[in-house]
Amino acid sequence: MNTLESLQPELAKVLDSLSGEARTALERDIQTQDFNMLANLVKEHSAAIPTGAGGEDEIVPMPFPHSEVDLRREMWEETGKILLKKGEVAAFTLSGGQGSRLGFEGPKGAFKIGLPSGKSLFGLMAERLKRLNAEAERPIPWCIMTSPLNHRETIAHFEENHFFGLDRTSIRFFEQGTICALKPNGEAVVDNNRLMLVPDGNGGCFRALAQSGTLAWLIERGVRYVFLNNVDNALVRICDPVFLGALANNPGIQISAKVVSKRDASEKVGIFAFKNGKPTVIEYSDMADDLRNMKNESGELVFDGANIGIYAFRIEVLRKLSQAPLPWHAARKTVCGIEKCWKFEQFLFDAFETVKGFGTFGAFREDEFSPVKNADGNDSPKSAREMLGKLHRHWLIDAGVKLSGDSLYEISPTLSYAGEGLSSKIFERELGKNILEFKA
Ligand code: UD2
Repeated sequence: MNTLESLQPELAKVLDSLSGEARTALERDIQTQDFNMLANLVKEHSAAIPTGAGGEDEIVPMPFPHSEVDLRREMWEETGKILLKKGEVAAFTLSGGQGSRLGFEGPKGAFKIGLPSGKSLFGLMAERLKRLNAEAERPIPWCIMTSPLNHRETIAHFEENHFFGLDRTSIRFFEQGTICALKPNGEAVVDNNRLMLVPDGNGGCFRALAQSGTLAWLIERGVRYVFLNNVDNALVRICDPVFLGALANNPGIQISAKVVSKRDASEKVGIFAFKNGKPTVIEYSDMADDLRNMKNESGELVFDGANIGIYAFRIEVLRKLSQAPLPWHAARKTVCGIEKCWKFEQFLFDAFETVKGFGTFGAFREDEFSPVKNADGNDSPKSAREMLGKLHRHWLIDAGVKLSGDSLYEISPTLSYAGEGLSSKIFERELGKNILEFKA
């Protein structure tokens, strides 16, 4: 059995130099980590090569039929609304990530994208849920996964906003697991005599859902379907009845994922594919250029199905996935000022191949996908503000409202969830209240 001295000589020395409280705290950190596994991961990933078309794996694109043109859309929506009314649906938002690319310290969900209403990303999701709660005449349970780095601040954001008017007993926060960041030579990063523990990736969501008791809480409440989304998508249709109804109406499907066409080859999204016959997502960070840039004879991307972090699960699958041994992916990041440190993460979509019955649900980016990742340019607060403003402008025009000029609009979800129920009369009545005009 490898000892700490042999696996982590520098860490062993730090531990020896400590006593009392400081020593106990570091010992506690050490007990949470498997340094054998970490040593093996460094070895394995030092030689890793990106997933490409040239490798020995057979990789083919996964189709994603557009739900917008499906004749069953109305029936799906009907089913979804019944599920919501019966209390068989829950929302599950992943918000344990660190918003480093945005340069924003707080929890990503608390970030305000500069809308006239001043709402945060959590605020937008909460109001959309509120709209669905009103129609379902019951509160939809909302599970929010945080990490130890943002747990308290996430709860504080909800308390400061009085839980956005939602029933606080229907919202549960729980932390995901952590893993030790390692220096390039594989030694643990120690900061202030404590291990530098970072979130273990969104693949930790199944473990955390079960271990926090939240899965049992959902089952007790009679939940049968779980809608899961990334926290940073300003347009997410949380608990979309159409998407959930499509899953419920298709008994052969256990997990469904929304898919949009990639913006371009360089877009930082995973792509849906069959790898050796199994459904999976190949993450942008694992993708070789030949795969990323592959085009067909009409010059379109062959691997065009973009993962947007929107999934729906039958609840019985979630229990199984909490035991699924997922692979670890390696990222090289600067941690505590040390460059190219190892940060290992699990990705939730690696679980898809372990389950029978995976399906895709084609969607349009402009309707429901605008992630806030970067301070400017693509996937920024500005691009999200503009996309939301343009979408809501289209809703008004489609509802027959005569709009002059090029103003953008923010329509409160309590008025309309996906563009329904709008009219010129409502526009006149609500402009300046639940409908706010703004410039890009
Ligand atoms: C994610 C997807 C990518 C694409 C893109 C769309 C994964 C692994 N990659 O890439 O395929 O869908 O989003 O914008 O999902 N999170 C946690 N705990 C963690 C790490 C992440 O909760 O330890 C959450 C994070 O808060 C966010 C989501 O997972 O809600 C995606 O994380 P990210 O934004 O770091 O992933 P990204 O943009 O690299």
